[in-house]
Amino acid sequence: MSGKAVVLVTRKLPDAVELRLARDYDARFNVADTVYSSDEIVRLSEGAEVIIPCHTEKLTAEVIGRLPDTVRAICSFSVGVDHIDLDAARQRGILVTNTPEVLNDATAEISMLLMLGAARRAYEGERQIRTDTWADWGAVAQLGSQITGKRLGIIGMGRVGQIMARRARGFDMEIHYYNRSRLSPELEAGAIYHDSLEQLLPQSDVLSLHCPATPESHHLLNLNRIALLPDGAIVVNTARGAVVDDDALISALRSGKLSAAGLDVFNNEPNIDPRYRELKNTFLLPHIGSATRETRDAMGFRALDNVDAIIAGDEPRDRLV
Ligand code: 8YV
Repeated sequence: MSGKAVVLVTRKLPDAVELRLARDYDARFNVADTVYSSDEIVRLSEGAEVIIPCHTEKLTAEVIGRLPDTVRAICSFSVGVDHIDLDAARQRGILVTNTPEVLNDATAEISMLLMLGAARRAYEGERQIRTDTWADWGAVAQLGSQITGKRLGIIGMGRVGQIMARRARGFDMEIHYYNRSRLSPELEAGAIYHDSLEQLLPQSDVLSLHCPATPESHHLLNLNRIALLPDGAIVVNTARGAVVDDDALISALRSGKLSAAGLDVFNNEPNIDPRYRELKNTFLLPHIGSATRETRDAMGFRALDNVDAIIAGDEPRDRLV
């Protein structure tokens, strides 16, 4: 044995990240990149000090309860930690870290893409080209909504929300936001704060979700709240599927109450509600908010910085528990 700490890496990570892992640790890689079952995670954790999971591994209280005593930390390759039962980890004395900040720009870029794609009916246009059904150009064909000068409502004005606001200002959008606490005037940069969702929603021609999935935000966007949005509003979600009530969103997209939605995250990924696929006014991506080469490397290195600190007996930078 190498004498190096054993680290279980549940998914294939970028090459540079795996090289550093192989150099510094006795790393257990997932070469086939399959999603492990709970039983496999427990079995493969035998003797491991650290687990590096992605959001695809559901570390519930039951799974955490069965982890071997050797496991000291879960250093997630993600900023969101809704896949980890933090209370269960706390109770077992297992540290939990995440990878904040490094995916802000990539995620805000996908939010912009979703907003524009949904507003300009990108799915329908792309489909016409790919299926060779583009019959002719038409002055009143394929009309979408212009987002320039419209009002953008942001729920969750954290790091990603603030970058989304900055990018949207480049389109002359008026920024409105709801957050648990009001930002400083410097960070607000002219954005208009609302102290309740009920105040924010009627002001949001486009609504973009940037809040974490927690018990409090579960199905935050429901039928009653969608009713408060202006008719024809657009919903963008790069946060988590759990923030949205699918029945409510689908029914509003069907009725025309909402003109379109741009979604990168879903309930029950990858087995999403199939009704989304049937809607022409959706622009859908498979959870690729952070999927740039730069960001995935940075996420891996950030996770490894946390592992290094824990193994060295130091306080990891991104400790949540
Ligand atoms: C990640 C994400 O790709 O970091 C997050 O919370 O949602 C994604 O951008 C994914 O979670 C990796 O585990």
